[in-house]
Amino acid sequence: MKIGIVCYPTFGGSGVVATELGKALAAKGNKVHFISYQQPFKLDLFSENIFYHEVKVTDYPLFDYPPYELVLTSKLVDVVKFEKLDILHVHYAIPHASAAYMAQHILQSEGINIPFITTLHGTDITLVGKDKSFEPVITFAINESNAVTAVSESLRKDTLTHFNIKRKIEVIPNFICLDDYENIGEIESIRKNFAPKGEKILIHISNFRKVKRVEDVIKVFDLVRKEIPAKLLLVGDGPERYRLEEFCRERKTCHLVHFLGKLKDTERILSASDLFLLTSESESFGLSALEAMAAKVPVISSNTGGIPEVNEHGFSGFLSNVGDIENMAKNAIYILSDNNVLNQFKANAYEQAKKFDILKILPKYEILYKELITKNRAAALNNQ
Ligand code: GMT
Repeated sequence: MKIGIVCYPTFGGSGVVATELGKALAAKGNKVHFISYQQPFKLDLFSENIFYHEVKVTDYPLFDYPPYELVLTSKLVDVVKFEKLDILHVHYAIPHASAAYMAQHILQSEGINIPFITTLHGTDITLVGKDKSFEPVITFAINESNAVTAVSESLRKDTLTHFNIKRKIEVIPNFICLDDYENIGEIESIRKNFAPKGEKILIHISNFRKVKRVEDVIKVFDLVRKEIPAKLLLVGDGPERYRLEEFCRERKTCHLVHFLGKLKDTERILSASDLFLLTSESESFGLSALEAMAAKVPVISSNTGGIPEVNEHGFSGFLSNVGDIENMAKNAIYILSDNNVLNQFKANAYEQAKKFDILKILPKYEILYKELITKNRAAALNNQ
């Protein structure tokens, strides 16, 4: 198949999922064309089946807001025509779904038919999408997509609650490449560096936006470290970072909390950790929790959105109400205070991650692609 994948290139789950999906499809012999405004950070271009097309928005003094969606649409038209793509798969509805719809109709006017799939990732629905200024376009683009998938059952339900959707939304959960967590090299030097006295290592990874409630991560850590010697690693960057650094200074915990910034690959740092904290207000899936579990790290998380579909309470970790830092700390202390318990949870976390092995999830996308391509070809034959 010749597949066009549209995604955000920046750090964030939707771009990671899109890139890993494209890489896996390319490894199976499909030609995969990534279309984005920057090379996705997880994408290397060393495979003969992977191509990258950059969307460049021209600056012009008239444009206070450069028309990205239009340039993306033109790029889609161009790539579909020139590369003879069979299907487009857009990740994150805004503005990718409406751009794909427009491209599809431009191409149709030239006698080229191409189906497109929209994958909903979370904030395109739960935060940004339901904003009145986007809603009519998002509703239309979802309804007009040839197939729509959501990364969790919770996101599927949220979409149906907030939008007037008249079509089926299929749940295809996010996945993990377990192989990436094999042969990651030694981790002892990392442990020695951050926890020289054998302290337990707690870790959080996110884009430090308000929705992640990273302050709660620090509060939970503060309660834990009073009972168990521990260190906290904060990986990522975003709007809340400086406020959080300030928060640690106020609490006089700077020597125990390490801000590591953005890391392209997190497999090693996760594998060196004991417990992952995800305290989000809302989360459609929580890919970072799955990444932690793939690294055999149990998860203490809030019980919100799609997280309970990923983190099994009492097995791969524990769930607490959003903001219930006491309960989160209690659960963390329970796991960390006995190495036998910790090792059991580590093993369970890995078992849980196996349910989301890319080998299990990839065929669901492949089936969907083939179905739509076949339907599209049959329709084209009928119209001849
Ligand atoms: O975590 C974020 O805020 C980034 C956002 C994105 O678009 O990359 O993540 C969303 O998509 C991820 C991949 O499907 C999910 O794992 C995250 O749960 C989801 N974020 C939210 O729902 C807040």
